[in-house]
Amino acid sequence: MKLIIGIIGKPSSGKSTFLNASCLTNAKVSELPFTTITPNKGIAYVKTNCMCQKLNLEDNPQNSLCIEGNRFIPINLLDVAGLVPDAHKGKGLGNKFLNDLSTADILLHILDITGSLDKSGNLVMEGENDPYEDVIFLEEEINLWFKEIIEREDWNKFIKSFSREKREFIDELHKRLSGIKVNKKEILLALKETNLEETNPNEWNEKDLYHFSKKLREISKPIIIIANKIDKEIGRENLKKLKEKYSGPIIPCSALAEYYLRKYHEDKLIKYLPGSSSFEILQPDKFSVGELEALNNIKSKILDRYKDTGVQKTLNYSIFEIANQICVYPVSDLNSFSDNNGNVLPDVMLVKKGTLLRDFVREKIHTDLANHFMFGINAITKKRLGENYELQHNDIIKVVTSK
Ligand SMILES: Nc1nc2c(ncn2[C@@H]2O[C@H](COP(=O)(O)OP(=O)(O)OP(=O)(O)O)[C@@H](O)[C@H]2O)c(=O)[nH]1
Ligand SMILES: [Mg+2]
Repeated sequence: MKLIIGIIGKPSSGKSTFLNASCLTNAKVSELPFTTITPNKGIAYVKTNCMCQKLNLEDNPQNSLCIEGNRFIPINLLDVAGLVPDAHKGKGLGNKFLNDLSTADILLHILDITGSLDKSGNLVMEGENDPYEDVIFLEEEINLWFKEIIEREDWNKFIKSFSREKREFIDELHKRLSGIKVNKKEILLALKETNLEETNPNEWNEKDLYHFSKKLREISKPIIIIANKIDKEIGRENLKKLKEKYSGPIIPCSALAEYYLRKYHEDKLIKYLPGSSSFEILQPDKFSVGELEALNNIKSKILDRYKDTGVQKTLNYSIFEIANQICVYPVSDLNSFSDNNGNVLPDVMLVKKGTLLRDFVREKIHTDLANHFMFGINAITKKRLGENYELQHNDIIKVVTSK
């Protein structure tokens, strides 16, 4: 199952621009709030050092791309409509829009760091809106969405008749929450971390239910704060202020700058590798004076200051730090590191840290093969690996089956 990253934020914060910059899609973008109504989807790529470099091999990637020794691995992005305060009560079609996020594993909160949009995405004076308030209100909306889903369908009646059988309680919670991709493990962890594990839900008050919903949301759909529109000078000041109030990680970003860099690269006007801190202008005569100045600003005001536009950094941070994924390369031939067709290092799979070889075979390769699994072999060390081997980042593995 590929991971899905949902893009959230109030109207006009730059969600569709972030999607387009990440995926080179053509989702409609405009200054007007609620430009997006039905979700836009795209394929983006996380970037990692390819093992072809280390092994000095020429590879033939099949499920991913390799550019100058960087492996780009596909992930799914989902850009939804803007959310406004009280969305969980249905405001601004909030419930429908929230439900569009059901399949997301991680949420990127695209924040308008210029503070020039009110909570509904209408233009106000620069700096008039406090981005910190947006951080708070949006998180609250998502937490309350979880709470509503739990409370739906006679919650009070259910807990009143509750027979203290813990499994039954977990099953019921899971039934209510499976539609938004919450599993039992996450439910158990949330109960534990809120110290509600040993309590009788019969005795839960509103606060308990809220804390549980919030914790479960944090575990099952973590939110990452992206300070977008950092290309504007006021954005820099606001970012500083936001950091004083909010201690979690914030990634400075200019989705618009990234979009232009990728587009120009695609048109062969510049050379730019996503996530890098520089670009090279290949055809200066194809740009107007204004465009050259804009490119210069991207360099001096974004890349030189923040090291990149923030888009690739966000994707990598989401997958490798928040979703705790590592890279594993399955191969068939131990000497050439290739598949049955001679493709060298053909595929890279993203798997969760801690995954055991047997689960990897079942989930990522083939259920059928899993039934005939014998052992694995580390292609570099040629060491045999049992089914309980815990996969490590950048493992190159051959799976041996009896079939
Ligand atoms: N300066 C600047 N403007 C941006 C950036 N990203 C987006 N914008 C502008 O912000 C406006 C809104 O962008 P959209 O991508 O349509 O925003 P959205 O969040 O998808 O909006 P809705 O679909 O209406 O919720 C457009 O005018 C974009 O050009 C950025 O990084 N810098
Ligand atoms: Mg949009």
